[in-house]
Amino acid sequence: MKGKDSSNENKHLPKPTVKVDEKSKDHQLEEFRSDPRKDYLTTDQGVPVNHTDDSLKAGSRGPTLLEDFHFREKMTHFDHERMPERVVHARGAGAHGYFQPYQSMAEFTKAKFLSDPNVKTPVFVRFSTVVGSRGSADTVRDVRGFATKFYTQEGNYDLVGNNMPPFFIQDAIKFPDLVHSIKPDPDNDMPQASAAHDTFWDFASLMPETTHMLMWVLSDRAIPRSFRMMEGFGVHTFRFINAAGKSRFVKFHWRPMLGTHSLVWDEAQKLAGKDSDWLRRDLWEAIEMGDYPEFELSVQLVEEEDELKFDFDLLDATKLIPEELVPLKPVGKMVLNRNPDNFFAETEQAAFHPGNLVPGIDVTNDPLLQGRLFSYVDTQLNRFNSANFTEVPINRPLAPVHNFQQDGFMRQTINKGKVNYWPNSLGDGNPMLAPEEAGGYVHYQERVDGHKIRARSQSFNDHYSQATLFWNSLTEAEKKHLVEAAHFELGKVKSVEVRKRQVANFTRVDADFARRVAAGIGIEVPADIDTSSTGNYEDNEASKKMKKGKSVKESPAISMERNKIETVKTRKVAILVEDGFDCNELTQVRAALKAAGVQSKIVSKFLGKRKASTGEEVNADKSHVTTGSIMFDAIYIPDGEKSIEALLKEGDALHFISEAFKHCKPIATSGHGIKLLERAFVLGVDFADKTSGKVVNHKGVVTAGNEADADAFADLFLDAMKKHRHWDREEKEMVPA
Ligand code: HDD
Repeated sequence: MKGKDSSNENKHLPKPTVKVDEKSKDHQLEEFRSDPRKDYLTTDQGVPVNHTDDSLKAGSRGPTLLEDFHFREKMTHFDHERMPERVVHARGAGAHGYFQPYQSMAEFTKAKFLSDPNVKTPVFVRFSTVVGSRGSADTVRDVRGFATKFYTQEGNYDLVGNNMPPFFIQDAIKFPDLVHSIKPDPDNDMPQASAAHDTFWDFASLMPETTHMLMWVLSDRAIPRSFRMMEGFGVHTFRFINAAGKSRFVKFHWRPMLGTHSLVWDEAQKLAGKDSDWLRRDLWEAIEMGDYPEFELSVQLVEEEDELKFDFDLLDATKLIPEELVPLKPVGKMVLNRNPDNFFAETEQAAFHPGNLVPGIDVTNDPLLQGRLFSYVDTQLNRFNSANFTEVPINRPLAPVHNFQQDGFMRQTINKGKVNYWPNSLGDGNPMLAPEEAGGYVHYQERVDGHKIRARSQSFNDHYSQATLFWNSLTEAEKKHLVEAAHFELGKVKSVEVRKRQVANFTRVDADFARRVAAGIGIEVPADIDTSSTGNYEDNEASKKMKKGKSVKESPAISMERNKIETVKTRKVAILVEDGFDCNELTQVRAALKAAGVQSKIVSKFLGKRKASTGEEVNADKSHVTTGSIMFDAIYIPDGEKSIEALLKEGDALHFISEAFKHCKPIATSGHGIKLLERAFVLGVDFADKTSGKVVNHKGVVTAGNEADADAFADLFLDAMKKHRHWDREEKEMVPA
């Protein structure tokens, strides 16, 4: 229905003087900050406290007195410290920063923060896992949330996305079922933060619309190396609207400037034990060290008249638009340059909502998005127990807020005057309605016409083509990882029927893929299982048109491996040493690593000083009990006869090397170090040149003979690191790590 937007009315009213808040988010938060180091300890009432180690008692061995207001207040506050965790995306890490467009996007959207390349808009980003509780491990196999709040001059805009472009389901009404099935079982609360159990695969196998997303979740995308090396997607199709009122469809993409990289599954599982904060620590430390994470925002734009020209429906969130059909248009860059001061006040209390929109951006009729528009505020009400969560500093817009919302738990704003209704004359008609020209939000006037019906469009009923597209787009190494992930996930499923049904779904994706999965989970590729869709699909004009729409069989843009950014910036190298190492070589290689933006840490049996063969000392940053190869991107073992002799006798050091080899990481050593590689099961490497002084890079294992040039050696090591991982090491299967 074409409706009139009420905000266009009352144009006769005088124009308000728009107060533009010049303060930065930083500045705005300032007034809420407290720094206990700077002052006397006080009660919540501001009364200075002289003693906080003993409660007030009737005699030093007597009972505590109720009149001890300091004790009561301190304890009560502590008892009430928790708020309910998010029902999904409970575990997350946040960072502040800014977004700046490269050029004006005014041709496509009137959103002011995208229209002026000179404007830096403050942002707060929260990365998250979906399934686990607040205290769960970071590196589990899961989708990652990528939620950005832009504090624009026209109000807050939230882009609440994930690190994968499709979603599991098409209609939000299935979201509670999806989440119930993937969360721990209701009877025993197991397993934590994992999809690898019967209930999830039971649900998934009965819902073929999940198949495309399952391919992404089984792929390496579900175990990112770092939040800084992860893409982000708005998932749904949204709308851009320009000042002339012209609308286009838009998909949002974030691309990390460091490239998109992943862990390997064995490493991810071990990290969950060794450092369950791996991803949040990585983000925090990078920002502390000034290695600010950067992401490029791009859009895919589709003209309104092209809406039905694809072989999938733009309103179906289980589909992506292949970049080969609609290329990405870079819009601007986001830089995350400040850690939160307080996890709870900022990261935990951040409240996102896909319906937080600014003029120039609007939603579409995607039924998943429509349902989200209800769910997010509802969930915040449960978390905050009040509609006043928008007044918490992290959620407050920088743009001024004037309205007649009032009261409720924890109201912060002190509204002035008698007038709390509109229209009014007693308040001179304030606050006035903002006409569209003055930035008033006007919903896009889309014509809508239809019968009330619980059904989906037939154009949503192809659940396999894009799953096949995904499979076709991967390299062999990526396919192998995906099959192995399916062996793990479905291998944990006890019900043979569920395993069979899921493999039957996979036969519709690709016969070879299904065979490879079936082989690892003890079942034959099933024939004749009904994998037809659930849901009530209705044919219509739109679905008829779409049947012959544009498509591609392969999308190289989907593969991480094919789109590697060859940079070593911020990568971490472990340097294994014991007393007697070659200081000259270490110093030169370390300097070359540093110059390339690589961080290195000395790892040794114990913490403390290690002495070089020539007497110099280095400090061991980590001991074997406090770290592991899984916490580094590459390893380097400097020469030095005594150091290598000692390492040869250290099981932990040998394990460190074999594990890094198995995880396909670059390894570099020279001279005597080559013996260590042989002992550590570094197999298949051609060490023929070890005595010649030549520098060799064999599948990421860089070796140099005694006479080799340290700079050439470091260069080759850096080259090997640029590849991130060396998947072509077939011999890794034989390594017992
Ligand atoms: Fe959601 C949180 C992303 C579908 C309901 N969602 C949440 C967060 C992200 C996403 C990143 C965490 C925000 C933060 O860091 O605080 N959700 C998505 C994406 C979806 C999606 C990309 C599909 C395209 N979500 C989805 C549906 C529903 C919800 C279909 C329900 C109808 N999501 C929620 C929620 C959460 C949430 C229950 C929990 C905490 C919160 O909202 O603030 O409302």
